[in-house]
Amino acid sequence: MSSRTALEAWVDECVRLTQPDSIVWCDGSEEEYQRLIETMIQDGSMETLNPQDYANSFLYHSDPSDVARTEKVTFICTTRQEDAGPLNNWMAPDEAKAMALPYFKDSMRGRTMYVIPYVMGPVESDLMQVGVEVTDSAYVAASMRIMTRMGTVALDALDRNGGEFVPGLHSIGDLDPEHRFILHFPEEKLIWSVGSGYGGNALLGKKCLSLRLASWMGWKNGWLAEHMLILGLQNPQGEVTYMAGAFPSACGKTNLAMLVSPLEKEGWKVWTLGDDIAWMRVGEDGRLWAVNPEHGFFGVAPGTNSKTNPNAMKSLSRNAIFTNVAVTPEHDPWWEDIDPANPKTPPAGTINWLGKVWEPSDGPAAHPNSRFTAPADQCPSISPHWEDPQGVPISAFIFGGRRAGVTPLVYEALDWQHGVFLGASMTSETTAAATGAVGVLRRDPMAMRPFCGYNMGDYWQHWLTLGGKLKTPPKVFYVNWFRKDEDGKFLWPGFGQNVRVLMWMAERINGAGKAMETPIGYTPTTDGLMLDGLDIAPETMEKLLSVNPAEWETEWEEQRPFFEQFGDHLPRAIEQQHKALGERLRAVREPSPVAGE
Ligand code: SAT
Ligand code: MN
Repeated sequence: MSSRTALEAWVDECVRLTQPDSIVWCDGSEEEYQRLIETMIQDGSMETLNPQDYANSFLYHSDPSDVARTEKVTFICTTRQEDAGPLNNWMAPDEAKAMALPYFKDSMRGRTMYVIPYVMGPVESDLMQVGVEVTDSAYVAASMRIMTRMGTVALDALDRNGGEFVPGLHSIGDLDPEHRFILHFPEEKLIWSVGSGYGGNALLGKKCLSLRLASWMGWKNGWLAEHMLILGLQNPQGEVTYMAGAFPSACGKTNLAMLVSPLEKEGWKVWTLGDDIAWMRVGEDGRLWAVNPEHGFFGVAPGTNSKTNPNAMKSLSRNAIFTNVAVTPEHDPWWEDIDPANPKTPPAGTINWLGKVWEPSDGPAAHPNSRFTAPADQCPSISPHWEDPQGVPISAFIFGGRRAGVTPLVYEALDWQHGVFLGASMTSETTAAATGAVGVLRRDPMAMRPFCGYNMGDYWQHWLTLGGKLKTPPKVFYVNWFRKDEDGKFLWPGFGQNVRVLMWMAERINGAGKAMETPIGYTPTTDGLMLDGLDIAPETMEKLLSVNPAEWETEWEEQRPFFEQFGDHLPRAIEQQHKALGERLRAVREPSPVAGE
């Protein structure tokens, strides 16, 4: 038996089920990429952008009903429901297959099946995974070439690892949202996705393999797969401190990962290693080492411009695929805020994401979850270490979300267990990255609520256990760039200025940095952040850093039912952390009487 026997047998099975007209084994070459693009230009779903401004770049129009992840129809299919836990949709594996099979049956008749071998992770990394996706979408095949290491390189890796791969069957089916299912079978490492061509639902290497299945693999084998960016902060001495940050989708991970420091002349620079996913394992030295499994960026376009994220603008200036943005008469892509001088009004004659000439009454010209897909090595700040097989050592975790009130700009956990509790109690306003209401507060632990492939209670225990294996666990910080004043205005400038918060973190890691203890953790003192060159009033800093015990008691009350739903799966340490937070809050509300009073 050759190392490809299992792969060939599985592809045959998919062919029998879906009945494609033709089969293309993707090699990952540029010529093949151009053929894929040409196929879409022919069927009208793709158009070529202005080659002077955006070389070798294209605009794809998705079906209007297929523009974001659909969490309602995303399932973890395990034998025991409790392994999926209370935050995942669950189906028994046999039931899920029986339910979805009819949607795959004959679904590729009249279509081409693309067989896409791909690698997640640097090819030489211990954590590397080979996946194979079969799909009837040329858009998926072209996007996978940017987002993963695809084609011959993956077949070679398969030969080296004895033929082991994660199979992923994908068909756009009839695109009817009622016939849409994203099914994960972690016990047999299998993915089935039908009815959607959208990134997170259809590029199976990304959320499906690298987060949902990989988090399960990490649980069983002692490592972590996280919804995290990876960055390196370089100080004036040239030393780089690596940090990994978890934020829910569309909360600024890409912007933070690619931050251009306003203090670069003073020697503070940020290096980018990844903007969405981190795989981490304990090294022989007792430190935590992180790799980015991806090979490209799938970033939110609206809001991205030369001021908010100049490195993203350079990354997407060539060899990019844009999805559901608008297009100007010059054939340049356009989205809200791309031009800071004209943030909401595109040039006359711009065609909106639905293919209509834009009128002011139409609302946004680009879909709020429109995306750019671009190769990671085009990012000017990409770290020279981003493909190192062993990864980079992580000194800090940053948790954060969007929150108009309650949460200060930054605070630091008291210790590792408290840090895990901070991640577990993350709360953020929802965004357009998933279908459903936008701006609603929801609990999104470690930004993994939509991506954890097993019981979230067991996941917290896994974090706690793993921390015990680390010589010095990373310091844990919680940030909120989105705090607003009474008039609804953001208090903190954000974007590049966030480097000042990273600098404080680096000081804290090195045992310095001015901080004060509050019931929720350590916050910087009002003069703790380096604010030179930034016009920000001391009262504003006070508001940004304030911890209001009354608000936090409400928050604390609301955490209780959330944690209770995990029952026996809730780690004791999390329960204890919740209790201790309550006690610290009550102690500041009702100071204990001082002797003699
Ligand atoms: O899932 S996607 O990759 O499409 C985007 C996200 O929600 O993080
Ligand atoms: Mn993401």
